[in-house]
Amino acid sequence: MTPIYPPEPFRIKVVEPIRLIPPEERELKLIEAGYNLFLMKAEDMFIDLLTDSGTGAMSQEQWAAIMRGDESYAGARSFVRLEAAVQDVFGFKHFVPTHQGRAAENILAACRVKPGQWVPSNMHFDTTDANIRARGGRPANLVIDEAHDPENRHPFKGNMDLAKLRAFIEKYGREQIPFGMITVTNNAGGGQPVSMANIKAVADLYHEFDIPFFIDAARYAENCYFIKQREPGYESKSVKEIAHEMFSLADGMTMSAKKDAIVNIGGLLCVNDDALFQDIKNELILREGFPTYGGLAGRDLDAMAVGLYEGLDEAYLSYRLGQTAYLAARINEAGIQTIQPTGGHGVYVNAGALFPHIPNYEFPAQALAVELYREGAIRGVEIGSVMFACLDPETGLWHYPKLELLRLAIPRRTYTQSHLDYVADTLANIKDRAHSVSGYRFTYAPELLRHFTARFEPLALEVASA
Ligand code: P70
Repeated sequence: MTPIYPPEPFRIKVVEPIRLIPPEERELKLIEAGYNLFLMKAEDMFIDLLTDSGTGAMSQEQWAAIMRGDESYAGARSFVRLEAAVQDVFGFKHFVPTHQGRAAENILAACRVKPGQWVPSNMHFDTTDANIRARGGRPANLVIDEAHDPENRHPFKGNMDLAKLRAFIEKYGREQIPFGMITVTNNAGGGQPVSMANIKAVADLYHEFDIPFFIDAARYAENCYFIKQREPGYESKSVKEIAHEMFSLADGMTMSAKKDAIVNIGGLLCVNDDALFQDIKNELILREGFPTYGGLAGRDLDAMAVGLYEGLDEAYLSYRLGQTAYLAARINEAGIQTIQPTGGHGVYVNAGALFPHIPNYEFPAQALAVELYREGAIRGVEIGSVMFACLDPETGLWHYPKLELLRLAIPRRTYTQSHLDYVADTLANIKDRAHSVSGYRFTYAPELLRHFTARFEPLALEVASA
């Protein structure tokens, strides 16, 4: 039976109109954009599930805080308010604001990663991966094997494989590992949480070898709520207490505040180490701005200070995770597979299973992304071979990811149950004609991060199924 999600713990005071353009117009827009949804206009979307990053709705308290923004260059009141919130929620000794998550990652990598060094994690998100590589470093993903099986219902599928991590550290040694990480929740693996027991064991392992431990905290509040729901011993702790315990295990964190701090722009970099903090401030001044604003306006800092608390609110978190579970259940009822169990911020549809007649090199998840727009003017994001297939320079062979997924990320406090019903019904209509959907081929593809700018054309169905 479909779970009923808790009613929205807010009512709507400001509305942003959305418009469903007719099917013939959608067809033209697809052709103009070369069938790449990144190249399409937001005004042509009815429901936009491209990302949950910076796309949520701010509260009346956040908009009020924006009016109190202090735009002083140094030591602004806004900074002082954010500092108090960051200290209260995360408890690290030092912090700087950054313009978004990848800026925090860039500064940390610039300060600590040297060419040839390794940075292990459960799974790095792609900007973290790229920022480590940009400094000549090598990211390593050591998540448990269960993460790669879409049917496996492990409650903490974001966990690090501790045996793999120990073997990895023993192989490369402390000198080759400037710091270690873990991403909560694991976005690249389906928004799956990491258990407190696993975070503790990871922290102990890094510290046994004297390796500093950083948390990618983009969706930490959702992770903490999963711990409260699923991990014995945490049922009666508050999400804030769980967060305190989690961050007390780490030496620092990077965060895209566009997720669980419910702001449209912003990020954080926190550390305990005094010498590292000095390096961070110098790098920040060079690239982002003075340490009391970090590339943001004062009003952005105030919105973040308020959003940090709203992201921890348990009525909100129960509604939020209930909403994701509801959408997944409605999609599953239509006989369409999604990654199980459902993660925090989105539903990951198994496009490979929906279109078994489209081989991975003809991009089944891209085909589903196009079809979802064609059928209902809904935008998701392909997480499959368009994004991740890569050419092995040594063998000259293409490596394809294990799964062809379409992610439907749910912006925070933005869409209602009937919007989600519309998404599930649209997918069900596509399933009814799944056999008639064809694959795609590139007409243009850059070498790196090709999903953002590639262009495609549909293949004739006879070719696709030949
Ligand atoms: C997303 C966005 C960003 C992100 C993240 C984690 C775990 C760091 C960052 C970087 C990015 C995205 C993907 C597809 C379409 C649009 C946007 N994730 N760590 O949606 O943070 O973006 O602030 O620099 O998930 O998952 P930032």
